[in-house]
Amino acid sequence: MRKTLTLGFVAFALILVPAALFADSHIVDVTGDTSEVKEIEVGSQGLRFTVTEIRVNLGDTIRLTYVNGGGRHDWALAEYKIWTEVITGGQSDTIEFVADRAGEFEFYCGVPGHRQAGMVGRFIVVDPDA
Ligand SMILES: [Cu+2]
Repeated sequence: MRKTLTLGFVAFALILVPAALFADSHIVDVTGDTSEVKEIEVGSQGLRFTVTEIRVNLGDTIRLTYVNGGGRHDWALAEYKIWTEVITGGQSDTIEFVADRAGEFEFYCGVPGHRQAGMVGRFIVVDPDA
């Protein structure tokens, strides 16, 4: 009986843990947004960003705010040579830039070790005329 319960618990954990991880996956798509400046907010919990994919159009002006949910982090996009300040829990920092390169890039936290630990997401710049 005890063995059955243990196996049941393991099976339960194997199903629930990945579900919980995927529940944090979140896409922000502003390709249909007609505002002059596209406002995007990205949070974080531990070593994960709350937004894992951002989709914008080529030429969009982006105002991105990173809201730190705890720890010491930044939000960086190397291909665009942009990053927020390194901030601590409860703080936020906003950067504004023009998405002038089409393609798929990885954004990440630039604090040593965090990118490798999975504090990353995809920044996708779609060329509507392509
Ligand atoms: Cu970090």
